[in-house]
Amino acid sequence: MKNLKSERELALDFLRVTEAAAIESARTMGQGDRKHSDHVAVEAMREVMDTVPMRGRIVIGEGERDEAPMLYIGEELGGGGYSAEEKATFPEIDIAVDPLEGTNLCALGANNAIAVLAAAERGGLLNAPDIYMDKIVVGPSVKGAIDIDAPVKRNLKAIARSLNRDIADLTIICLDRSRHKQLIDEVRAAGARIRLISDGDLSAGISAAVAGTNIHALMGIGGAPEGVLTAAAMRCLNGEIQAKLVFDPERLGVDKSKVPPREQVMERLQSMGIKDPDKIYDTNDLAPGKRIIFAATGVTDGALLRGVRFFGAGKRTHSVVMTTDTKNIRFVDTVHVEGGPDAVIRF
Ligand code: VTB
Repeated sequence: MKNLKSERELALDFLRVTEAAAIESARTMGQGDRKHSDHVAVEAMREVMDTVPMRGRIVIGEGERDEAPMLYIGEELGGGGYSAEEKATFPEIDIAVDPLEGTNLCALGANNAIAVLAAAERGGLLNAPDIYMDKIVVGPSVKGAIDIDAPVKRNLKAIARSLNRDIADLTIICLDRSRHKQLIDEVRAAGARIRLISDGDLSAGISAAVAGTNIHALMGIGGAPEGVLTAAAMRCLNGEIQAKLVFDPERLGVDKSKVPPREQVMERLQSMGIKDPDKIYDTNDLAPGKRIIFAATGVTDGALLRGVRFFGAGKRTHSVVMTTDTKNIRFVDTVHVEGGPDAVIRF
């Protein structure tokens, strides 16, 4: 991103991208077909993203080139409709996408499905493998007080102290998975409250960094790509994520046959430039970019964002767009008017 002006304009371009993905997937809400919901989000995101004036490259996407037809890792896009001379002047940008975070949530019409992307200058987002990641995510007041390697109770104490409240007044959000049995037991034993969610630890992590959501931390194992997107959001919200890759079947509570053999994972990590598989990643390791843009649009209703609403004269979307540089957190309520000259716009 060459200058501030282009970054500001790009943020609004990216808003159009997540809005489009959210609208298309929201149309499929409750149809019980998560693959279809994801597919339409990917198509819409790809189409609009290609019109953005940038030389974009997907670093976190739908998968490897041979397994994903669109938004695959390494795909170059952007600048559609511009001449080669114009394109050459566009900024080089790395992009991480999750066109539909919470495919199950959308397919069931459950809360907190979102369409998401993060962007940065080249090299500004970690090229994370699509494996599991242990995470702890907190907001600005707790920054610097947590340690992913510390016992759960010690982290809860630190969070409570930083927020000037008792452990009993904390709510920890965590994916409802059998791999979290010990974590959940320890949080309960320490006396904090828990919100167990079926899916979507990215929107959950964002909630933990925004005061007033009554979520004070996200803990537990989810996807590594979601971890990078969470880190990009933390850079804009002044929150913190600490994370570690997880590939040990025992920690994941799955049979050995369900995960690739360790040697294979190590090889893959090496090829992605990850030398130490046990490294503790912090916010800046996951999203080191100098200039980061993060955009998310609600698909179904959620803690921070309302879902897409459809009505006779169009549809309405609710998004958040933020950048590290301008320190603006914009909540954007967009009415996409489709009706003719008599279309009625409601407040
Ligand atoms: C994780 C989490 C995501 O899916 O990837 C999860 O990070 C998949 O976990 O937010 P399981 O393999 O245990 O189902 C989400 O919850 C939604 O994409």
